[in-house]
Amino acid sequence: MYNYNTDQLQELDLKHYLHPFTNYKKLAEEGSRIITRAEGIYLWDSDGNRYLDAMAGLWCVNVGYGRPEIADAVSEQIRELPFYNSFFKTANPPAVELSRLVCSLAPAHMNHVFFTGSGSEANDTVVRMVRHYWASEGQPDRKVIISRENAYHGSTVAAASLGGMKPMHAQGGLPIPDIEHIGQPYWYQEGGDLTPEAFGEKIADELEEKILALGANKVAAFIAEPIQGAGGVIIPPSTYWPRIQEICARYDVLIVADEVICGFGRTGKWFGCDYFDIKADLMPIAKGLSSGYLPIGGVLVSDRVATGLIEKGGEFNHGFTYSGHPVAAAAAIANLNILMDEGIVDRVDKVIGPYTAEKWQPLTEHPLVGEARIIGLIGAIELVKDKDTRQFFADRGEVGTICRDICIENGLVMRAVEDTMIMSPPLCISEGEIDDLVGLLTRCLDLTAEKVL
Ligand code: PXG
Repeated sequence: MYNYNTDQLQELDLKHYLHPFTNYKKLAEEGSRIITRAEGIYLWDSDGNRYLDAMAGLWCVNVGYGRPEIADAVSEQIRELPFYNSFFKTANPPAVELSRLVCSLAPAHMNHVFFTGSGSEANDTVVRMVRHYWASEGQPDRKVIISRENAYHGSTVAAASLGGMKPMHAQGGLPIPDIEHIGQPYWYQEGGDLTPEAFGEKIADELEEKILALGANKVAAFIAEPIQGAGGVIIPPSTYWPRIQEICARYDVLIVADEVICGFGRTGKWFGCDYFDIKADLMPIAKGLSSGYLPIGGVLVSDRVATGLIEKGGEFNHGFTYSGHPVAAAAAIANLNILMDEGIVDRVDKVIGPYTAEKWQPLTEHPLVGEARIIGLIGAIELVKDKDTRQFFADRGEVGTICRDICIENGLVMRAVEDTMIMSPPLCISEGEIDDLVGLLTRCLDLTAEKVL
């Protein structure tokens, strides 16, 4: 469509395009990969190389690439009504229908949704909404939101503040006031001699300690991803979420479950909250809501919070031009219809998730792999120096980067978070494609081991 060859695209890219989360000097040395098309679970670059996309874009293309139903819905809507806002007492049919549909899939006590353009905006909305909620309830001092180290909640000022990524805080003077962080339930790295179950309780108890140190009447909410995604697919021990919920209930602290990655089938349930039996007050959503075909996010709101906002909140002075964008909403509706009509979420739970787990677990037999963990279609392997002692390589991140680069050279897109290799493929992936993914990964692990062991 655009009449450039790869060299020209790379040259123009370097000249004008500042990429997200990128070291610009390094990019200038190495040049960018230009992705030109995609189908199913595969991507092609501008030189015609094919890649198996084991990251579903960026944890989002749940229904896979190239779905004509979404293209048709978008095309129809863009001709009918390409844009209108939802301010000033207006709405549009796709936004209304999407609100109905998404609430019908959400846990029974969640019947309202606030739309945004992204997951970051959803989490900005969370900060403003929970503080406004408590102020409306006559408790304006409940402002503090407790989050976790190594959490990822997005890249805007408030979302990055909620996140627990130190390199992000270091740029731009973050976090904003009244955001606190506790430890993460990362047993493999931090559990020491404790069993996963004992460690899960110990880390959850940090929440109670923090609430007591701050004073419960100052704490508005606790926010966490059911499974930490960008932090390295950190699956909490079974004891963690029950203990967190007990603590939040004891001090009347709202639970915000960030479903941006876990939502829409990733765990084999519609939401991570369904998988872990979490009763959340707010659920930020994005990514799988539209399978990334168009940008859209939102916050699902419980009856408790919605009733407070509606009855006592007055005007909520918050919103985005693209809140409830009709075309993005039409894409999301078409996407959710595919997930429902093809029974994709149930298939992750009962068929392809268990099939993948069967292939995933034996990766621990590889000399580099200390742990293989997976739920539904979100998984990770830990690359370590010594499996028995769970000891990582001294130069943390080096082996992961080597492995990631080898994967890409061999046509497999995976993410490395330090030395944790993670995958989150499209949910429509077939058994044969899982075999290809695991086969390719095994070959890449062998090539990595040749270099580093
Ligand atoms: N919450 C969670 C749990 C996320 O994973 C966001 C919020 C922010 O969403 P937006 O749409 O504003 O990007 C995310 C996004 C990575 C990576 O490298 C992960 C995300 C974004 C960019 C990179 O794994 N997750």
